[in-house]
Amino acid sequence: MTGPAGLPPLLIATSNQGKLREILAILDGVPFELRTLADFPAIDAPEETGRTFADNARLKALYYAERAGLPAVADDSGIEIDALDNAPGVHSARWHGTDYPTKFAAIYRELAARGLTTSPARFVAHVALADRGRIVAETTGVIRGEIAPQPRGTHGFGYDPIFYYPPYGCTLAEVDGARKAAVSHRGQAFTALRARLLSTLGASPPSKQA
Ligand code: ITT
Repeated sequence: MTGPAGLPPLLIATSNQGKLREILAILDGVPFELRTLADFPAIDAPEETGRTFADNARLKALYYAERAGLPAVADDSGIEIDALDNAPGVHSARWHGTDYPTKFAAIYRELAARGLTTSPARFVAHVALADRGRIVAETTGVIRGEIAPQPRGTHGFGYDPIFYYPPYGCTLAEVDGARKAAVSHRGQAFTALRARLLSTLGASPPSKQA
């Protein structure tokens, strides 16, 4: 199967517009016709029942590849805060709701309950590519930082305003997309996937589905 440009299709299977922006920038120029879930409005999001980022990335990639009939790549990611026993982790998207100021307030409250104002933390991303019922590639990335004393910055999305990255001396919401991608969990995972797409997977495209 090839797309309009004669390239094999690849579905970027995320409903998160912040993730999508970052992924499309990193995969720019790969020899695939990149599709998004906007092309498949009838496909509902699956329930993310996995206990790990890897479980959920595989579950989402297999689910979307099957429903769309195309190779699909999924990202499962989140923030793990040391002092909160690695919460919110795989529950990052819906932990204390979906409003980020409310989520940030919950983090500061839970830190304060432990007599803390900050904690080491990390973002983790696990990326899985599924094709015809199989996982054909997986990559991961981790970035270590700490919880900022208060939210700062307007770039990025999600927890970026409270993720202070010491080598930059600011939060990830205070840098542009390229500087974030150069060091981020998603930047690492999708840069590795990009290399796979350009070498083995690109040379022998994974799509031949009916
Ligand atoms: P999809 O499953 O459709 O991809 P989602 O947002 O539900 O979208 P996840 O289940 O993987 O995806 O949850 C990831 C959450 O982790 C995300 O919604 C943010 O709250 C947080 N997160 C992940 N990467 C982040 C980043 O780079 N910056 C800030 N927050 C991030």
